[in-house]
Amino acid sequence: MTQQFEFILTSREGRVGLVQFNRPAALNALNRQLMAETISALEAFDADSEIGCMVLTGNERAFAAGADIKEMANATPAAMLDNPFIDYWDRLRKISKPVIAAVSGFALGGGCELAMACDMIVASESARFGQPEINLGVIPGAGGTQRLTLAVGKALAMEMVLNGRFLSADEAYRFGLVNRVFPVENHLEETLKLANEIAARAPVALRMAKEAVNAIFEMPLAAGLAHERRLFYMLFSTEDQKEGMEAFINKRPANWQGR
Ligand code: DAK
Repeated sequence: MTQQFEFILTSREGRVGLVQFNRPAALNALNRQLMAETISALEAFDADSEIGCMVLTGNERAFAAGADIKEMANATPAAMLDNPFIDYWDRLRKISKPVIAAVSGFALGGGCELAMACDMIVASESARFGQPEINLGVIPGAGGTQRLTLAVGKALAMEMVLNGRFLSADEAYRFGLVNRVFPVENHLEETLKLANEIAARAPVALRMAKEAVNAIFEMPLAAGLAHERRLFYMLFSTEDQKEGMEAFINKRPANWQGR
């Protein structure tokens, strides 16, 4: 990737594309440019056959403390409608390879919503999740009321959205919001290890697997089941399905081709 960015850093760690927010003085507040850069970096990794999985992270103090309050403080409804900000979330939903949020420190408002829009969340022990928009006289607007409720249930989601309650990493783990919790020191390393394990799997099946799980959030159960079945049948047209099953039968590791 040759693109130069102002508010993010990108790198490759094996088959994993790493995108790191780099606006530490503002606790990685998500301004328009940071969001545009993030999505364009993720889209570039998504299109890169050498990359199988992506990790989105911040720094030890903050994943992201929300949308940039200073940028939107004087907005009108019409200006918000014209603002491409929310389009970035829609583009994130279209990323076909798995994206893992590696969250240390604050993941608040849009930061929490961004982590929840990823496929998995790996937290460090310092992670704090919250939807404190109520303190600003607004509500979550990038999926927080929906994804948080699906993840942790109505009781806790209401408390977080109505009263600004934060969740610690341990609570987030217990309530099913995050996959794993690691000490701050090795949090990113462990997340990259997990991401590389995922990235080593059969590439086409990986994308279909993500699409199938996400179907539960997009459609009624009957449609989701039918969608899953079509994706399952479709995978029998790939060389990797033949290779995977033959490798199992011959007791050898599979050699995935991504086709
Ligand atoms: N925006 C802008 N700057 C921020 C910020 C934010 N969200 N969060 C922190 N900062 C800045 C602070 O202003 C401060 O800058 P300076 O004063 O040094 O210039 C610097 O980061 C350090 O922050 P603090 O001095 O406040 O640090 P503390 O450790 O004392 O406090 C904190 C940390 C995270 C508790 C605190 O900074 C805080 O409460 N931050 C705001 C958290 C928040 O309310 N987040 C939700 C924002 S609203 C949309 C959909 C969704 C959204 C928007 C649009 N559409 C449909 C279009 C999302 C909205 C939101 O996320």
